[in-house]
Amino acid sequence: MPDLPSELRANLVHVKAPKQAEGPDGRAVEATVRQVLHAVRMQGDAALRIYSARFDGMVPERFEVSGAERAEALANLDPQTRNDTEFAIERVRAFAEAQLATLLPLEVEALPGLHLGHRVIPIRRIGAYVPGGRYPLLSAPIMTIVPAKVAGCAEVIACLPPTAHPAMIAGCHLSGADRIFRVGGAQAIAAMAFGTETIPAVDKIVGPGNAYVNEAKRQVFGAVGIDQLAGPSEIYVLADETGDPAMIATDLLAQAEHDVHTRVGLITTSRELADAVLAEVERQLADLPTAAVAGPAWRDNGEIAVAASEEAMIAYSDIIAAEHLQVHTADPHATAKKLSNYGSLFIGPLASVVYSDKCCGTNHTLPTMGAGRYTGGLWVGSYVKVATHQWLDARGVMAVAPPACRQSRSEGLEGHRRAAALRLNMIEGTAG
Ligand code: HSO
Ligand code: ZN
Repeated sequence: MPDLPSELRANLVHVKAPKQAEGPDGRAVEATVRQVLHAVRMQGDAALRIYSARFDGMVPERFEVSGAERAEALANLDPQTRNDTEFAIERVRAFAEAQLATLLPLEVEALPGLHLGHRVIPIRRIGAYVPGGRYPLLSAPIMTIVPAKVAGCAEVIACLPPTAHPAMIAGCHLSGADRIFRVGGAQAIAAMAFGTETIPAVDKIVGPGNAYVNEAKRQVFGAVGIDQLAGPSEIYVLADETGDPAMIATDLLAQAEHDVHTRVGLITTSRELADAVLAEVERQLADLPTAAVAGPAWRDNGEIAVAASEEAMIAYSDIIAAEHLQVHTADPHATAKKLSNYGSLFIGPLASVVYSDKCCGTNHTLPTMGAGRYTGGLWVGSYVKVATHQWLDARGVMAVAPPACRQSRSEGLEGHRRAAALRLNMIEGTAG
């Protein structure tokens, strides 16, 4: 739990506190990843084969998925799954298009003769990492590939572990991946960052993965762009006495089943609701087929806090900045307006996180581990650059050159001063 300001601490009571998690010792992961990155950078595909054998237990004959293999994966997708995948793709595409329409070019005359502007330019080549994971998440490739195509990126490549379910290949194909490669883990991130004989280097890598993938993204950042560092999934619910304990327990367990490290919690102004949710979670765990994961996640990381007021509930929620935040209060829209920190907000009891996880159209790749304090999730804007430009006529130069000269002089940058003065002298020469 984060350190809380004392006035907030006085207004919170924990009915269930998460265990104080010892942070994982990242040093072994960091060292392994450093080695993998170095080897792939120096030896290309040969290193990919070594690490695929070591970490995935198999080396595909060819890394790139062929057209025939795409067709086969598609043919093996049952028709209902294909329809549902296409529905999800359409929803994600439509929302990404609507969001792209808000990213407008700009031209302003900031002072007479001084023109400033920006253009929205698609990033040229994107690498989407599609995780294997505990479950084959069919929505995963949709969330990273479709918005890239909407943004107008010239090429989108996808990498997925050779052990991934074939339906994931179909998902990459239907989402519009230009090229698909069977490489996973840190070695895939290295390949996309530096390029190999078969895998082209990209400009930005997106998509979640395990601790090795995350660490690899952290280490290659700079050489390429990355979207974010994704931790285990999180869900928090904010509720008053109108909250439905059975529904809230169901929603908490829906994300708890992802991973034993998933963080789930309820912050409520109602002690009765807190007690009822505590009992409901235990009751529902009894017949949840994924209880072997959801149970430990709940026991270790589950949290129920009772807040003395709505203000305290909101203040605590803004400190946690949960990846998914559901609002179950009497006036959920009013509560929602007061919240600032979250990955995605689910307003009212009918808005389940699962709809966004799968198919309602918002992106499910969201900030975790408190990153919602400073960023939103993956969106079409993650695939473009907003790059500025300027142009001046004589009036613009006369306005900005004198202060630029003076600033350069006082900084001791004579080269800068000369460049600033050159235009002014030219103009004054012409005028005089
Ligand atoms: N909750 C996950 C996404 C997901 N869940 C997809 C199921 N399918 C991370 O936001
Ligand atoms: Zn989920």
